[in-house]
Amino acid sequence: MLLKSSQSKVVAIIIPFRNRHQHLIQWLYYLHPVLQRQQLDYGVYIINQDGEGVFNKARLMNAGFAEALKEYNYTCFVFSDVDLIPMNDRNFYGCFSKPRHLSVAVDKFDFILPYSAIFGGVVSLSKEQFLAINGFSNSYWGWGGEDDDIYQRIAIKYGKSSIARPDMATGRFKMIKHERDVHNELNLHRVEILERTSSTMEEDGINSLRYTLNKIEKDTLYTFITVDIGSPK
Ligand code: UDH
Ligand code: MN
Repeated sequence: MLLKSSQSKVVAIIIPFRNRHQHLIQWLYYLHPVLQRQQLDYGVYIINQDGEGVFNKARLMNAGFAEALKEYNYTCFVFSDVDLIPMNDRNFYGCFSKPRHLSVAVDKFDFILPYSAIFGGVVSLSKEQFLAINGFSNSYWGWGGEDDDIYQRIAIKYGKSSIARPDMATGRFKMIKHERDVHNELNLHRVEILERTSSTMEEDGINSLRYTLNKIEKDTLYTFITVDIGSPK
């Protein structure tokens, strides 16, 4: 693997989380050996949403970006669902010249890309790329939309075809089987919020993120950060 600089291997892995402890145990078990074989300099951050309010995955990922940077000068960020396990070591958990979608062939979707603009599951962005698009939107409460939103942000900022992907053999994943969580129902407003992305992205993102840091627990294998991200207005 040729890298432009060793900097792109200084990676914070950010996992949005609530009440998925069994998945986390499996994720840690499978991923640490892969990340070590890839010779990354990495830290794992589990961003746990406090309370029983509506889940907001994108807000948690923004909070993870901010908290990781308080600890170390990370130059690359991998955002991953807690239930996605790569099947191929060659799927590099680092950053590239373009924002990258890593989970292209998930068993749950019969190992095909569900649609060409998909940018969810496991993605990587350099610190620079993330800041250039103002991170994720904070406005998506419940399931869906935040991944299409960040795709839009990238397309608006960098133009079409500005994301990269591994090939379908390299990008195979297993998703640990699960049902829909409580308090993460389908977000029925996701399409209308997405329609406004181009006009809202400058003020809705990492620059407008608000949350309360409640607890930081350091484990040898990960940092577990509990945050109160509020509730929909
Ligand atoms: N997540 C949590 N806790 C929650 C909700 C979400 O930790 O309560 C995180 C976790 O990292 C998860 C990610 O957010 O991997 C994405 O949520 P998801 O796994 O629920 O999304 P996915 O698209 O599933 O996989 C949607 C519901 C599928 C129901 C299938 C019923 N057979
Ligand atoms: Mn899932």
